[in-house]
Amino acid sequence: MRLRLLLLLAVCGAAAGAAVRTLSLRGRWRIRSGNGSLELPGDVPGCVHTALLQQNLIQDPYYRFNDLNYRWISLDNWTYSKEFKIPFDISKWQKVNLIFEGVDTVTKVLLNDVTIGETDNMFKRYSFDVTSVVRDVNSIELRFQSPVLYAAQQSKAHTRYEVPPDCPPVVQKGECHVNFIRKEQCSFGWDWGPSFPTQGIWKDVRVEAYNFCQLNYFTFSPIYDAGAQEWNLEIESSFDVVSSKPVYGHVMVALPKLQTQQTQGIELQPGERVVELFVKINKNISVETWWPHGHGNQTGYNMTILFELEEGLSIEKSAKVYFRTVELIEEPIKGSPGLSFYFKINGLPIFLKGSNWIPADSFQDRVTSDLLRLLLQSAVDANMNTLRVWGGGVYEQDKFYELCDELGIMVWQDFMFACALYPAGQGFVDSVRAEVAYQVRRLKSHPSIITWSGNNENEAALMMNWYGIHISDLPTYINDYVTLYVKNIREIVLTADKTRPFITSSPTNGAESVAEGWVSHNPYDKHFGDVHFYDYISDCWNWKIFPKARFVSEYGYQSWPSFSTLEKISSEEDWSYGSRFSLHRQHHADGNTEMLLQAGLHFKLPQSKDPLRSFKDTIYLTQVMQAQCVKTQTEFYRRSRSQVVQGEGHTMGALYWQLNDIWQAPSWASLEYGGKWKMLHYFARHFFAPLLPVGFENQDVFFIYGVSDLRSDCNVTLTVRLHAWSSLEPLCSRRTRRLVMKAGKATLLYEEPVPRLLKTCGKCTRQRCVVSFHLSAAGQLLSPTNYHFLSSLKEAVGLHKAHITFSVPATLLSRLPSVVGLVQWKERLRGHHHEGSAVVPGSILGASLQRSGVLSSSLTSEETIGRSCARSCSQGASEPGRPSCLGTTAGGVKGAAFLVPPSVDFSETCPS
Ligand code: BMA
Repeated sequence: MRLRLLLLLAVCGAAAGAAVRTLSLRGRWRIRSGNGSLELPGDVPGCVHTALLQQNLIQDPYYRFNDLNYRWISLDNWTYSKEFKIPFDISKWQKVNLIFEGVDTVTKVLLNDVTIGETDNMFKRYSFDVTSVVRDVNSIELRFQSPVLYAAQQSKAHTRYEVPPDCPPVVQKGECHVNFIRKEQCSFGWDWGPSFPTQGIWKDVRVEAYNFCQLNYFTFSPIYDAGAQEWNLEIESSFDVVSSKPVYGHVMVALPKLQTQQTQGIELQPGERVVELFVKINKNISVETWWPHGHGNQTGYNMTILFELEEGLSIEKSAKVYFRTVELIEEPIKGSPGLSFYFKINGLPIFLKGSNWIPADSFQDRVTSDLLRLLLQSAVDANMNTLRVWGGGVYEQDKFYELCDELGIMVWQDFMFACALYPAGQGFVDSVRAEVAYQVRRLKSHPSIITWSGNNENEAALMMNWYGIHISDLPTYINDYVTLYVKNIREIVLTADKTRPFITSSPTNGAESVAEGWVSHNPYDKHFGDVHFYDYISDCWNWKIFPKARFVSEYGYQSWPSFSTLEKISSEEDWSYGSRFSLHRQHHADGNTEMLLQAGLHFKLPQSKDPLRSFKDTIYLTQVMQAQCVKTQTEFYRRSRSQVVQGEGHTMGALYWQLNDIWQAPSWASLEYGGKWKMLHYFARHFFAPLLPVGFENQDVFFIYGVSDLRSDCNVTLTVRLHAWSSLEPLCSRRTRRLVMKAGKATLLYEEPVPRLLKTCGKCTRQRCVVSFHLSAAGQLLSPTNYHFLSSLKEAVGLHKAHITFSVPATLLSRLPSVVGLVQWKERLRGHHHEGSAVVPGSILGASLQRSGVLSSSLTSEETIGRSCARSCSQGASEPGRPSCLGTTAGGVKGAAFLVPPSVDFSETCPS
């Protein structure tokens, strides 16, 4: 045997010291429909839908009603096949595995006509031992079963009791029983997304041949020893030892920048072996910790790990190690019943501000690194520090978490269960166990992930009885719930990862839910854990409707994406708010009506007789409404961080629903499909600013709170101005004396009865005037200029239509429309000319404020800018270095006026 081994190693001399050969099976495969009527090439990673699209066998699946037209694709049973030759002598290798990093979803896998295994979980990694089946020339086949038919079958086989919901609401036009298949839950349809239950090999696939032994994976966790005040690194490596005798050697771990190096002997017995290493980081070197965006740097350290084993076998791996601690604090709060719910990073309490992440496309193979970077950078650009990876999508690809590490985005990671009850039979649970073990192992080394969370809204679904369960059946469902999320998922997570908290659901009452047997009678209790809050009917300008909760992990309002986004997937007959298309794309019952009702509370609704103008104005108005509603709500949560009023408050998180879109449709997102910023995202950049003055009224008294996310106190001056709607110059302006904004606190800065405020400023009335305010120090602007409306804009007196011309420098044109840049603009208002610069695509209005600090008039949508610029660019109209895109905006939605403060990069520290 030993001689054979030596010979084998000599054979693979080229890879001296390496005992593994791999062959990637990425690339072209053949795809066949169930009855063989369709045969086409398709890429792996990929799916049937994108393959059909690439071959022009279907139109863009997102076009108009194609989600319904193409239902047949997911109802068919497709087969993927490929012939491949092994480019090395396969007979000389002791063990050969076929590895799938992800199969979507239900398949039988055959190699050379021999069944080598089955798959039924999109979130698992599959490794099949094919040593006895593999040849020099091979044929591989994956016979898929329709996920829709499979889910129906599984549900039918669950005969003892129903596991609701059976089907999504009709308005979602989705498929049924998604809770019976371990697949992206929203792929069967959601209230913001289409039903495209894909089939395909969605991740890498390869053949791996090895002798002697092979490293399956390695993972690590930095752990802080508070007693000894030192960092340690727990490293876990898993080997498959195919040698019949133990393998000896040593492992060397090095983090050069931390002057840490450790060598240790190892002995690997035959079989699957896990080696655990414990590395002490050199105490004499100070370790720079990883911080969330806005709180410090994202320092990481290069680590190499080298295994040198017998027979000259060496395996080297490298990784970036980040050091940080995270704690979820649930403790009594003075003056309030219940418990706190907030996160400490490296010992510092941090207000989590951000949004919720959903899959960036129905077809995961279209989610490129560039797209992820664009979306995640947009989150950071909007001053967010957290994203919740929502449980109805997918565990994101490695690149997503690498970018979050790099950008300082904290990730609240759900397990992939959402808005449903789930079966808890042995087969299902076993599959989930393997999924969870794999995903935790894959993801746990990322500092960005700060908490695991068992599911989305399933505790609420159960305890608020969303599905009309008979009270006598409740114990059965609770039992299944506890079996799945507590006895299995939680147990696996806590064993595998001791470095971050686990909560069972979102929303949950945290420790209180645990005390009530893991399910609380009201998981929305404001005194515990997190809450989700939606109210589309009440007036969103009234902050009193919002819950003063500990942590708000979901809230939001819908809007329509811009016309330029919709135009690509619709035709002229669709371009009205009441069209069949507009109704079809809306997956939330009464959503379109709700948006208009909410907008109508404060804005004049579009009145244009021109149908297209009216459609565009309505789209625009929904975005203005959404932005203003989410702003009011978020500012309420941020100013509640240090307060307890009637036992409520101490709010330490605001994650609005939702960051991104899966397709072009009305939704709660602030980023459109493809990454374009909606109005809300521009607003978010300001309402999430590190230093923010927040204005609101209570019983005719106007208050301004100063919210600080900074780590040190800050001396500021507050400027409060009153402007008439009819003028660009403020009517009155006053500055406070120097005030102290406490680090990490919301402080009352200003208080004045509205009648007095108006009286001190000449001719102001609630309808004629608007208030703006900002923070500064030594002439330097420290915050966005915020504003407070004294009346509904539909009642505002003195507003004028805007007449704005603009030009965009040629250098920016190539980056349109997805990039924010500066444009020069000129505006004529009542015969006076004004000029300045503004962000594009975006709002020229921001520019008028940059100069004057106040809104001047109503404004048309940003469509005109983006589109006409893109057009002149594509026509090659630009000359380098010269303004090359000129356009004019017409007067827009009357009364749809609002303020966009200037774009300033606000500092993470207070200027000294
Ligand atoms: C929450 C989310 C999603 C949903 C959103 C808007 O409940 O968890 O399921 O899309 O509300 O309705």
